[in-house]
Amino acid sequence: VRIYFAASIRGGREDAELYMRLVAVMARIGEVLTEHVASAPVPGDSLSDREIRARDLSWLRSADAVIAEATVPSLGVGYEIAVAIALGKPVLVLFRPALRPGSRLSAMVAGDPGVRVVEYRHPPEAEAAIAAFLASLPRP
Ligand code: 6IA
Repeated sequence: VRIYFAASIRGGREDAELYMRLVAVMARIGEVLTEHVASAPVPGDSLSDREIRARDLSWLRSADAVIAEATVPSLGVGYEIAVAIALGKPVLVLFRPALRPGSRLSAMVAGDPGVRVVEYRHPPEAEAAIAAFLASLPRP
């Protein structure tokens, strides 16, 4: 399976180590198209914003599944989730309310019937949710 992993970049990098951990789980099951999201620092591969967007959207179109870690709020991640839904991709959104007490996932994402939302406290719960989500995909 080709997995598009979305997580905050300019929205803030405080969860970058968590992203690495989640990508490692995904990479055992499929091909992660967006491993750069998990690397610290993000490779500033001298692409323009226009080029970054075009490259990411072509990866997104080619993906079999989209997984987003949405705890650190990111406009880019929200944008990618919306595009993924419009393309009919299976979408898993992971959210850890404990990062900031009282924080809640955007209603636009949490309220979308095309999204599977998993709220978790500890990384192993997110890892299990990823494995279960990928196992539930229709086989080609
Ligand atoms: O709004 P954000 O930057 O937090 O959006 C993050 C999301 O947009 C991620 O899921 C990525 O797929 C995508 N994205 C945003 N910026 C980049 C990027 N920048 N490279 C690849 N994907 C990106 C290159 C580094 C840049 C800081 C110079």
